[in-house]
Amino acid sequence: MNIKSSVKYILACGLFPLATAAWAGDDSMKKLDSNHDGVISKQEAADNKKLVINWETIDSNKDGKIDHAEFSAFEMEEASDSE
Ligand SMILES: [Ca+2]
Ligand SMILES: [Ca+2]
Repeated sequence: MNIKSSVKYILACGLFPLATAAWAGDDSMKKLDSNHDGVISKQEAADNKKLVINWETIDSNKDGKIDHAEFSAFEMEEASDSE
């Protein structure tokens, strides 16, 4: 089996979309975290209406920042709401 056909095999197995879905959460958090300190401040969230509206809910420990755990909890809730 050459490299090209292994790539085709991986794509055919559906591993590629799965991996992309797993990265999606991290990617959007990184985009929001413009100063790359690992948390989203209120200022960084200002452009994202969803975050502004739900800020009190998302920031569950009320430290004024959204960390990775809080962000993914919110994303998961979003995903289950849209069903
Ligand atoms: Ca930040
Ligand atoms: Ca927090």
